Amino acid sequence: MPKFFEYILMAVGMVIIILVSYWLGQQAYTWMPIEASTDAKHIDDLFSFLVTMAAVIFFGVIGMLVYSLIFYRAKSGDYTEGHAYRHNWKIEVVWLVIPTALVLWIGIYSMNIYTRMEIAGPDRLLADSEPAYIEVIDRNNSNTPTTIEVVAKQWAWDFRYLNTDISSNELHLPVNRRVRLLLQSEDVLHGFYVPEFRIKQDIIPSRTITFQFIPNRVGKYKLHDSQLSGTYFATMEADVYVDTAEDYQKWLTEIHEDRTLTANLAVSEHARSPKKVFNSHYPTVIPTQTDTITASDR
Ligand SMILES: [Cu+2]
Repeated sequence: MPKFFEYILMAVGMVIIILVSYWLGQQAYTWMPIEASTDAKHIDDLFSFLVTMAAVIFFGVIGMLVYSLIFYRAKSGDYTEGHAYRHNWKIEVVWLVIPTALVLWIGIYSMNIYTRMEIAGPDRLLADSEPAYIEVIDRNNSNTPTTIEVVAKQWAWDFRYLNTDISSNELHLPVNRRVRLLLQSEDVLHGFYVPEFRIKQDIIPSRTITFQFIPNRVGKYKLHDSQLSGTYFATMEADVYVDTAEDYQKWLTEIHEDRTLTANLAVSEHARSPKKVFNSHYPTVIPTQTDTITASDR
């Protein structure tokens, strides 16, 4: 095959690969749950970017493989050794520079997003470990954020609204308002994870981890525990409501009167635990019914 034709074929192949990869990257948005916080867009952009990059590499490698199989196939009966190709500094420079640039690009892009999200990374945890408290400065919104203490324990969530006497098993958030969470654990590692907010933050015992976000879509979501935290870890869920300003105020006033005890999944699960075939000798913490709802009892 003439060299010229080979180059044309390669160029066309590369254009096709880039177009297909770009299309796949756009599809990646539909693979995610709906976006319910202002940060969600950034995370999905990063995910789409990574899918596009991975697709370019995947189809590029497969493309080269298929190309070689078709055009550089040994003739039948040809058992001679291949060409001894020992050193090519041009290729070596290319495969050092491109991956390095790519990894740096992904790293810097991710760092920017995490900085924007004000997620406290391990460095800041260590730096601020005395006192065990991380304060995040509110830059984007002059309004004071709604501050909620999130207390995780085996196996329930407790939400305490600061500067009020409200405490609940449900998390209610006002839409389009900055929310500041103070994450605490009473016993072991837990994880605060709401997929629709694209937020996942570990909760470490004897520390208060602060982070902020802005929920921007009214609806009901589920808070999951993202860290295996013991026997009934899977039951450790809570309802998260993003309310309009009026609904949020209404809930705040209603909760003052409501005194019902929310059913704790871990408690009911423990109550009907199956008869053991053998003794595992791994004792479990017995979940207790969480005390709620108004702090007038406290
Ligand atoms: Cu947990």
